[in-house]
Amino acid sequence: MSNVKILTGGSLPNIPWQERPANDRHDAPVWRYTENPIIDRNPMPGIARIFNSAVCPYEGGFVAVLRGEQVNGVPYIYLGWSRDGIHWEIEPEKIPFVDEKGEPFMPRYAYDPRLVKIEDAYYAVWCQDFYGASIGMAKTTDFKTFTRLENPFIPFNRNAVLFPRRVNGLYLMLSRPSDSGHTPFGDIFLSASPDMTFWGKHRHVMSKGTKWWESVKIGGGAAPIETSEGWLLFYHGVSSTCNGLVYSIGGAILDIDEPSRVLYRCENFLLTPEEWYEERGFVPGVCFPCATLQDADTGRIAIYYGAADTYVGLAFTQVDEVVAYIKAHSVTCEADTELGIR
Ligand code: BMA
Repeated sequence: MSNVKILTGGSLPNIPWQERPANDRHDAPVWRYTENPIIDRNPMPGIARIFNSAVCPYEGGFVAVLRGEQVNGVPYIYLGWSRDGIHWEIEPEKIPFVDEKGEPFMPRYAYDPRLVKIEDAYYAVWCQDFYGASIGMAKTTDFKTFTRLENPFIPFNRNAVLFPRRVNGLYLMLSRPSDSGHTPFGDIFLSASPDMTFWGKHRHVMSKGTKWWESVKIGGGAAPIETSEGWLLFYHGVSSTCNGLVYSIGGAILDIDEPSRVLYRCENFLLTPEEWYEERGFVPGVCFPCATLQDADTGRIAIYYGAADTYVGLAFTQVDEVVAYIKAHSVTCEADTELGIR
C-alpha cells in the first residue's frame, strides 16, 4: 500500500510489472522493462513501425490505439488488444472512424494518439490535418464504432492529452499550440469544455524548462493521474544538440482543482534515451510518453512510451517514489503558474 493515493482507475491487479533491478544506478525511480521493446519493427504487413501509442484497461485485458507508420511513411491509428499489456495483437485495418452522420471519415494522416476513459466512454485524441497539423478526437464505447468529434482547436497544435475526469464540471485538455513547421518552441496550455465541443477558458500551464533537457519545447505525455498530492503528469521535454533534438520524459504535479497551477516540476528528466532502441531508429534519441496504467492498490505505474520513432517501450515506477523524487527536485518558475488567468 502506498502513502500517496492513486485516485484514477482503481485496482488493476494485472498491471504489467517488473521490480526495479537491485543494481539500477539511475537517479530517478523509473526503470525500463528488461524485454523492451514490446513492439518491434515491421510488426505486421504494410506497417514499418509502431510507436507513440496509448493503452487502457478494457474487459479484463488491455486495448491500445497505436501509431502505425505505413510502408509509404504515412501514419494512421490502429487498434491493438492484449491480455497482459505486453504482447499485442494488432488489427490489420486502420481504425474506421465515422463522422457525426455515421459516414466513413478517414483523416489524411493521424499520429501520436492518446486514449482515456471518462465516465462511460473512451476518447481518442491525436494529431491530424485540418489545414495544418491540428488535434483530432473521437469517442467510442465499444471499440467498434469511433465517432469523430469536433476539432477542439484551430491549427497549429499537435499534442493533446485529456484528463480522465471532469474538474469543476468541465472536461479538461492539455495541448501544445505551435506553428506549421517542426516547431522549435512550445509550452503546455490547458483548455476546458462543458460538452467536448466548445473549448475555452484557456490557461497557460508550463513553459519550456530552464534546464537544458527541456529547453527547446515541452508537450503533454500521458493522461494525468489523479493522486492525493495532485495530478501527476508525465510529459516530454526536448533539448537541442549538434546531432538533432533529444526527447526525454519529465514529471510534474498539478493542482487538483486548478490544474493550470504547477505545484511541483522536476528539474531532472525521469527517463532519457540511453538504450539501443531509444538511441537507434527512424529518429534517434526519442523517449515519448503517451500513456500509463496504474494500480491504486499497490501504487504501481507502468509508462508506455515511443522509442526512437520506431518501437514501443515500457517503463515502471512506484507512485510514492516518483512523487517524492519530483518534490525533492522541484523547481517551478513564474511562467509555470497561471499566467493565463491574469
Ligand atoms: C514530434 C512528434 C512525435 C515524434 C517526435 C520526434 O514533433 O512528431 O511524433 O515522436 O517529434 O520525432
